[in-house]
Amino acid sequence: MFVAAKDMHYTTSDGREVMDGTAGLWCVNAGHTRPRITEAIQKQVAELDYAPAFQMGHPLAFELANRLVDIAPDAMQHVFFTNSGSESVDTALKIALAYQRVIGQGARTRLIGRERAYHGVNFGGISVGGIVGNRKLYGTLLAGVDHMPHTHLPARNAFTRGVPEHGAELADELERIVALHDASTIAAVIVEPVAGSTGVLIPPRNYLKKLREITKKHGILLIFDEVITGYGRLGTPFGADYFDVVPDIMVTAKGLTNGVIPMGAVFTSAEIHDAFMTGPEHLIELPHGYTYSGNPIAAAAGLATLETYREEGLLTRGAELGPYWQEALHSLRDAPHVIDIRNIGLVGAIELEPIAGEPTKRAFSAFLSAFEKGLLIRTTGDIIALSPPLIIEKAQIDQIVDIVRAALNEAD
Ligand code: PXG
Repeated sequence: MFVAAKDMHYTTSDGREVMDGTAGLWCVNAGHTRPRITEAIQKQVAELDYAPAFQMGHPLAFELANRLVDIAPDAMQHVFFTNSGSESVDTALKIALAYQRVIGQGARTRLIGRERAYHGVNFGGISVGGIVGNRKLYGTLLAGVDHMPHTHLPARNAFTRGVPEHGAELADELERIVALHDASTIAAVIVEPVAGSTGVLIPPRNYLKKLREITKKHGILLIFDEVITGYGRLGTPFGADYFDVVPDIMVTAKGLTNGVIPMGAVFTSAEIHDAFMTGPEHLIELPHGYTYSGNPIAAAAGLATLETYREEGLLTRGAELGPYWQEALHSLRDAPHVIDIRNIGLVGAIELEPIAGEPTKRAFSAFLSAFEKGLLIRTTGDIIALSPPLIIEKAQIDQIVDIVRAALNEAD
């Protein structure tokens, strides 16, 4: 149980300090209880607590949208606010379907996701997602969804530093899917630039560029789910910047408000936005939205978060620290049970050989042992995932590596 937090550390209910090696759940990018964000929330809640986002508005939501457009890739020109990554994913999928219809491509109803993808837990997200455990209990999900293969190729890419060399040809699987269904039936492809939840699967060099070329050629929208890769995690403002690939729609949440207040933001190109804005004025262009879309307190938290990122250069700090982070992580190569290490920006993964017949047990025992030694890590399957707050110092990186090594030495 955590009862308090400050900067890089949590305090447990029994009074111990635990370093946050995961930025909460990949969201506390500026570290914990940052005064500017706390104060902005306190001030806003006393001033304008709520304003309807249907028909009415309030200035902070527009200001935040403008600031977001400022830091996003140039083509991302408009913002739709939600309250989570899952809602952002469903919003993006709905915008994609609706856009195809308003431009006269209403037969484009298929959505293409990827194996081992995580796009949250709503029906759209689990349908295009690729985690069997998140899908199997929930019936037939959305119809008309297909999946590309994931890009995790340990036999060819194990222990790569940064972006792996092999596997760009996996993007051609999209051509196979297009050949099966015909492009005229496909609305959009959604991918995480780097798959986070299923163990930090970094796309092979040129893979995302190829996906962009193929989608463009066939009139298919490309959606980047940047819920994890957005807001500085890769050492660039967004994954789109890191990989120099511009999607049509970008899904974000988490780091948007430093995890403090629930909020998501879906970005679209002007082309997509403008296609809906054909009037008449009194009618709703896109029948979609939430009671809490653009909530004033969340908007205040978002603005204060962006200001903190700007003041402290956090959206690019991962690029400065990346080489140190990379070498530190890869120094664990000789630790017990390690079969792969992956890194990009301030994200890392250490993949362990599973205990025969007992998958996930080894990583879980490392998790418990690290926690006892004062470090919070995340495990998924037998993979340790690390994504510390972007304010981390080099000495704290060393501490993470020391504790993980000690935990692996103890793990069964
Ligand atoms: N897309 C991606 C890429 C995500 O990583 C979501 C959508 C959904 O966001 P919400 O806000 O609805 O949870 C996510 C969420 C983990 C972990 O341990 C990751 C997430 C959530 C919880 C745990 O890897 N990512």
